[in-house]
Amino acid sequence: MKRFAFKMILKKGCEEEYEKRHAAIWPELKQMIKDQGVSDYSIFWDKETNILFAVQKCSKETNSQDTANVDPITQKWWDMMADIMEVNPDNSPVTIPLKELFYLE
Ligand code: RM4
Repeated sequence: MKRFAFKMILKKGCEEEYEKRHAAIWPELKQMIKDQGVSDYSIFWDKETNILFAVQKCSKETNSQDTANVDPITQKWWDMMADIMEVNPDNSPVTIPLKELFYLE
């Protein structure tokens, strides 16, 4: 099991909408993420910078941000979220991987 941490960027003033949409996350997307081997997945918001900090555990080589062979459910979610996040041309969220410097079991 490895940990994957990354940053995403929320558009200004969209934190309430972001939280609302995630509170109503689609069951099929939750299952898709779990099928990718992802668990213990949190996303935190820095109100000073609108940076979203995410961390997840990965039991496979894949993670929630993979843009190779994106499944239709993930693409539909990314398309839906594109109005409130900084995204790439394919509507995948701009994702900046982070280097782990410390971990305490
Ligand atoms: C985020 C982003 C990620 C997705 C989570 C559920 O806003 O779209 O790619 O894994 O939502």
